[in-house]
Amino acid sequence: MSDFSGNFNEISELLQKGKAKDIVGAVQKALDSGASAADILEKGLISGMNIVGGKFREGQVFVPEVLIAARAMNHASAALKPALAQAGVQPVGKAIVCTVKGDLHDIGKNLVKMMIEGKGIEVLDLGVDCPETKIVDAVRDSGAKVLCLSALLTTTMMAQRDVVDALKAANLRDKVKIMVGGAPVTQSFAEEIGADSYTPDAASAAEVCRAYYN
Ligand code: B1M
Repeated sequence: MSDFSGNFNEISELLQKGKAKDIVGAVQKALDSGASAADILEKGLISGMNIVGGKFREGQVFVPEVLIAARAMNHASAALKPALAQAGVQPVGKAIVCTVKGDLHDIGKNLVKMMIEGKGIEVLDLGVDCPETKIVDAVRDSGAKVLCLSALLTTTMMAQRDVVDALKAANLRDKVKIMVGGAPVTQSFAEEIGADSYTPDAASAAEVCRAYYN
């Protein structure tokens, strides 16, 4: 494969500047040139968002800039979706995806959703800031075999534990495999709260999720 680093840098910079329209064109150009969707995601989009995150932490940029970058990320991710999805595959089953209570971050959750859909699994997306009661109802009523919980804040990762406990209290814990993830979440935290698996990124989440349907 040829060297696409120029495209990846351009994509990363457009993301940092929040150029939603231009980034869709750049993503399409990179795809047309033969770059893989996974590389565009990792080396362009996620790397750009990590730079924004670092500047945010150091007070060099503020919430409005981060929101504009996030909007560009969502546009670019949508443009990548067809390349990430497998065309014409019959769903092998259903999974629930959401960001837990108190947490409004949805970019990682949306990527997890897209990658899981790309594995031929139907996804019920409960959105962000999702209370335990809504999740318990969805597990009871949807027939989903896997529940994917995303949390981006050290404070909201505790809500993942609340979901596990609420499912136990509703006698539904055995109905679903519970997958947890998000930047502050770790394997040991997943074990501590009684989740079935932790994965560090959307691609590995999709792999593990798919394996639960075998
Ligand atoms: Co927020 N924010 N934010 N923010 N924000 C972080 C997370 C932070 C690390 C920034 C920082 O300080 N450097 C920090 C958290 C600190 C902490 O708790 N340790 C932070 C903070 C503090 C806050 C606020 C409290 C800021 C404030 O208001 N003072 C506030 C909280 C709001 C709330 O949720 N209640 C807030 C708000 C926001 C915005 C609304 C402005 C915006 C979100 C917009 C949106 O999502 N629509 C935002 C953003 C964009 C970020 C950063 C910059 C980027 C997050 C992101 O989308 N990354 C972030 C810094 C950073 O991460 N570098 C930051 C890209 C995305 C692809 O990665 O979501 O990690 P991520 O997903 C990854 C993996 O984690 C994994 O897969 C993805 C990659 O493949 N993954 C899973 C995710 N879910 C998974 C589930 C799985 C498996 C893997 O299985 C189920």
